[in-house]
Amino acid sequence: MMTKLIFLAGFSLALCHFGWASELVCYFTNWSQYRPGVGKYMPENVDPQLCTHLIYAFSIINSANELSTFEWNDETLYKSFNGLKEKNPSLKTLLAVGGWNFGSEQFSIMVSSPANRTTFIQSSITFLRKHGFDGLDLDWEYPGSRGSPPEDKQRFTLLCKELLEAYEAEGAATGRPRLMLTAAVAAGKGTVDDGYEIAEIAKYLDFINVMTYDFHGSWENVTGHNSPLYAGSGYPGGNIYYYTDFAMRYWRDQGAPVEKLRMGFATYGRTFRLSSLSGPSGVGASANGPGSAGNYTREDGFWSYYEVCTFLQGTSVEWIEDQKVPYATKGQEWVGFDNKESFENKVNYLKKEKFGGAFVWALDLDDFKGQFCDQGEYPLIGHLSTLLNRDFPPVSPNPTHEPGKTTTTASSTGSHATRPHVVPTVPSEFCVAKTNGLYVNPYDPATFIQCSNAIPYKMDCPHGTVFNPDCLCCDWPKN
Ligand SMILES: *[C@@H]1O[C@H](CO)[C@@H](O)[C@H](O)[C@H]1NC(C)=O
Ligand SMILES: *[C@@H]1O[C@H](CO)[C@@H](O)[C@H](O)[C@H]1NC(C)=O
Ligand SMILES: *[C@@H]1O[C@H](CO)[C@@H](O)[C@H](O)[C@H]1NC(C)=O
Ligand SMILES: CC(=O)N[C@H]1CO[C@H](CO)[C@@H](O)[C@@H]1O
Repeated sequence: MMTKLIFLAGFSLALCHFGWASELVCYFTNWSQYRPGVGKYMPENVDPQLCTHLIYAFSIINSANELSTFEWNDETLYKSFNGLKEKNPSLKTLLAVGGWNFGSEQFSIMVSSPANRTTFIQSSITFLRKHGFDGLDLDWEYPGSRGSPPEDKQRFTLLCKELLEAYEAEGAATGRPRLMLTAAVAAGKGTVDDGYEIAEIAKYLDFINVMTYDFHGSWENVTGHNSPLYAGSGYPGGNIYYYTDFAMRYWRDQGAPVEKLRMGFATYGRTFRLSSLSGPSGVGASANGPGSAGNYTREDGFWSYYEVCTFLQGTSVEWIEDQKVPYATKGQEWVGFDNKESFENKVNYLKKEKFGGAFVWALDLDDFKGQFCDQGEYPLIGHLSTLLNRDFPPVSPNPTHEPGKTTTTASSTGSHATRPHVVPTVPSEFCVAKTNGLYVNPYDPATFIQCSNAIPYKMDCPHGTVFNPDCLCCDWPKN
């Protein structure tokens, strides 16, 4: 008995130091279906094993304040999208509402009165359940800016609170797993300050996707990277807070728990047209507009990763040392993008800071069929998934004690049993409606799950042992 107590004490202590669960959340976009030729992307193109969560972007709020489809064929796409769960039962799907083009106006109207919020909230339950989604992702860009009045900052908090309360009530009443509630949020300091009561909304959201990209683009008059990890020099007039590390720390330091924060990864680049062929061509070089539209994404100033791969033929990849991201230039065109190397730097950062996971914008912008980059299918997202799930380094020796007396090996010295381990197969809502404590992992008896404030942490038992629910400890299988 004594040994078991030592084990649990050591375990709780270690949890504070190592406790994080990694997830990979991937966005699907309703407009990638319209791309020409091999750029066309449908739910059938999604690899159901690649991500732990998929988010369908976007649905809208209609003039009656109800959650609603946007595309003529959304309902058909929802069906194939949610059908992916038959191939991966631990996969979760969410529906995003809003987006950049949708803007703020209808959100502002919807949050403006308790009755309008209730209409939206109740319609969202009906809609999500009808189509088989596991939750809602709020993509209001942004409360308190882009035409949204200052009071929307508090009203957004109210919306999150009331949504969660309604989802909890519905879950309890129907006995179904509660609908998840998440949000995609701004990364730029000014927009964050105007839009979010961070510590408050973090209480109601299951996770928060910090959109750590679109920091720089052809709307500026000097070149800058779409999604730098760190601060750089060479941004005359640029915003000094526009980089990933700042945004993630800012959300954390204002009270969002690290395990709820998801760091954004972009599978696209942003382009510029250099002002002169012979002038400077690094970061901060004078620019006067976007590069040409890609043949598939057909948007000025924006290239998918697979379009970047085509551009890279006949030029070389340059590395922005202080920001840990690449760019390339050819003729007068300049692109700042992400590749495997920058993803690796970013995942190392994410793990070091113990953020709970990553999200990627978007599935359809990676070289999903492996036809352009010569790096196989989904080179970036596949690499990201591998990096996130790469195990903690090998640890302590096998239990040295006799069978039945094993648990002392899991001491507070950081043996294997005390190390949480990155596992996509434990659903993130495993701990919803469970009290804090230890639970059998139904997916793997050689591990167990610690629920701490509704967040699951998967832990390994020492080699050769399994979790025994009678003693809530790791034990030899024959006991
Ligand atoms: C509520 O929604 C209705 C319908 O969209 C809208 O006309 C009204 O202005 C909204 N706000 C309030 C406070 O009723
Ligand atoms: C770029 O724009 C900033 C303001 O946004 C301005 O101060 C600066 O002079 C401009 N630089 C060039 C090269 O046009
Ligand atoms: C885009 O299409 C045009 C016309 O088909 C072709 O000439 C050009 O090389 C293509 N560009 C890229 C980057 O593939
Ligand atoms: C192609 C297209 O029109 N896609 C739409 C997907 O949904 C959003 C809703 O935010 C629309 O704004 C897009 O235009």
